[in-house]
Amino acid sequence: MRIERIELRHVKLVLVSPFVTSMGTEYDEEHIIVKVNAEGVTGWGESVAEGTPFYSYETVPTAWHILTDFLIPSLLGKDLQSVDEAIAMYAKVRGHMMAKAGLEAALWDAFAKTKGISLSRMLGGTRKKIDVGVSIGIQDSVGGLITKVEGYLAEGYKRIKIKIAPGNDLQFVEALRKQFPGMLLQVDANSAYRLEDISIFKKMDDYGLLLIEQPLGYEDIFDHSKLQRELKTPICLDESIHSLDDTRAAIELDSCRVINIKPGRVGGFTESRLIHDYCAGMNIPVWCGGMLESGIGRAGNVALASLSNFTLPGDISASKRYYKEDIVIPEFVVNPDGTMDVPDKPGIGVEVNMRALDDVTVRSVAQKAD
Ligand code: OSB
Ligand code: MG
Repeated sequence: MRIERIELRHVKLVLVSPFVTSMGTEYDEEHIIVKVNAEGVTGWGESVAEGTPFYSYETVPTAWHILTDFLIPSLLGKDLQSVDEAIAMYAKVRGHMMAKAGLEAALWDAFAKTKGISLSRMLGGTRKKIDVGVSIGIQDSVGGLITKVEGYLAEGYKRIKIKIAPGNDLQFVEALRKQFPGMLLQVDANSAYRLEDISIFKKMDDYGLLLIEQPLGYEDIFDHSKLQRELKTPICLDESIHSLDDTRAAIELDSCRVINIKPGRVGGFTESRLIHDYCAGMNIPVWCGGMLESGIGRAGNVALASLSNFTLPGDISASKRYYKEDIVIPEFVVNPDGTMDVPDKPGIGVEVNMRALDDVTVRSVAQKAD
């Protein structure tokens, strides 16, 4: 497959409601949409670098730079037989996982379309439907949170995740547990605590949470092992895991007992699958995290979550939970039983809504083979 042209679009999608976390408040989501043209096939991917360097050091401008100056030039004009061959072309670029993952996703889509199979099938997925959950930002009041949760449960969501931060933690967990005793519930701190805050987590340990996501430092593995030792509730790492090697370190040190896999954070579906397979062998459940993706990135996450060891519901919610209008057709919906259908058409299995994509595009650039 000869790589003829690669186009980037900096997009800005306005969220239906602001998303409040320990990192700040997001009103809109900026990402990069990657389009690869190769011998009559078009592959689409999404780089989840954001407008701000608060979740990750990467931002839209850093990913744009790495893509246009290094990753894309390494592929243009090349005749590639596999995604692995493409990755080898830019293997010497260190870090910049989100930049790499956006491009890799577009290549996976293009290769799957060439073969006429779904991305799920090409990745080795075994499920036709996946269980989905929802990630809820910090709310102004306990009452407001309960109302939101009731709404999502009524839509079918199987698992609720709430964001926490110092001062906005135990009271929300306690109230939700009281109101919804059997609900699958987990919390995400986005690195807002330190090991000295262990007493908060010891109290949280009594509420039967599925897991506590990334309580401590965003690069930390060591302190998490000290915290996990003191808790019954599994810790799940998000921010600290960028590779299979990080995963091995975290599992061998018992820093966590669950892994959140986000393809963007680990450089793509290839590394995601290595982490998935390693965790399966270690009896560590994984789930697919989210970065408030558009339908293009969401399609990739849904396909990835169809692999067998994604046994916990992901942060994969309906398009309308994020955006008034998604940029794919059909939009992603949640079934009343809390599942989402895995597309079975070739590649990502959804069409890009070009009019909607144009509406959210802030700038674009295209690079061509000679
Ligand atoms: O920590 O999982 C996170 C969104 C942006 C950045 C980081 C995170 C999140 C979410 C939302 O929790 C997940 C989603 O629904 O896409
Ligand atoms: Mg997280």
